Amino acid sequence: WGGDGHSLVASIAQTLLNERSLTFVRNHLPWYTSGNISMLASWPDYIIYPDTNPVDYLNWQWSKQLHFADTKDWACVYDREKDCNWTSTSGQQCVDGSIQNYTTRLANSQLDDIQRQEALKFLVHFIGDAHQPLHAGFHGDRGGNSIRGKFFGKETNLHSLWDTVMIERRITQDFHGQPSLYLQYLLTQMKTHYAQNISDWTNCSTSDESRYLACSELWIVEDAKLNCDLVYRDENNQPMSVSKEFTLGQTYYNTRMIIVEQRLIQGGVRLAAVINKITESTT
Ligand code: DCM
Ligand code: DCM
Ligand code: DCM
Ligand code: ZN
Ligand code: ZN
Repeated sequence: WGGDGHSLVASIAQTLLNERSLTFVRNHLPWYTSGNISMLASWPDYIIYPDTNPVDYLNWQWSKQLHFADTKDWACVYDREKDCNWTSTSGQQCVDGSIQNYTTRLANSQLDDIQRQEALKFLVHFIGDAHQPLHAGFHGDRGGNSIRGKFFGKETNLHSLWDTVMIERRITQDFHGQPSLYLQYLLTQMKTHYAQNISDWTNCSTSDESRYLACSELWIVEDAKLNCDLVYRDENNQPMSVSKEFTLGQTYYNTRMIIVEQRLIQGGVRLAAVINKITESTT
């Protein structure tokens, strides 16, 4: 996601943190955030680009690959063993592995405050990214970055469309350009339309990950399915690819924006559940 998406996921989560977690995040963030996890939700993006981090962006390049996973084809499945390790030099260097790593690090009271603060900032961001379907897109098109075309007549690529363009359109057109009003809408959707889904979303029952604090493998499996079913399909249900420019507009926007909103809410609900589980298990 872009700035709005990450901020929305974190703000949704903030409303679901229990007292213990609110104290915990306040103690593990810089003072100027007042314990608001959305304030640094895009920090992992800023550090990897020279225009926003001219001083030491080179020192953070190792974290670049932690924002996403690549699946290899239209199989619509994500396989942690194959799809998380395979570009790596060490360990599971993808968004799935990074969520596992930073949940463990955040829960580890042996680590110092700086390390746990960094773990919290990364975790808030990566749980967001794990819910953007194209952060588990196909290797051959760089998660949709190499698929270009027009959306309402304007040049873009499929990845940016999902990261920012559709969300910005929604906020501009329906919420007076104010992300805070959109946040209120999403919170209402969460408490009404999605109220029955929340316990399912925070459950790892279909995988053996119930022993983990975060079920990131399951979330990325969901991305892979969404990609094949909806994300990579144009308005005529035809697959999109690098070899053909897309032309998308109202039909794609109407049907896919529902998915964007569901994923933002899911990301927020799950982020809060992970932090609440961590603070339950630690002091
Ligand atoms: N970003 C940035 N400078 C760039 C590219 C991206 O500051 N040259 C920030 C703004 C984007 C966010 O990172 O919305 C997400 O980018 P990505 O999709 O590359 O993670
Ligand atoms: N780091 C990580 N996973 C590890 C060890 C380190 O993500 N298993 C990251 C977070 C640390 C940074 O690398 O802040 C540098 O770690 P250190 O200073 O512990 O070498
Ligand atoms: N990205 C992705 N999958 C890839 C490559 C990149 O999801 N295989 C994401 C990371 C950034 C955005 O796409 O959010 C742009 O990446 P870059 O800045 O590397 O062009
Ligand atoms: Zn992205
Ligand atoms: Zn990211």
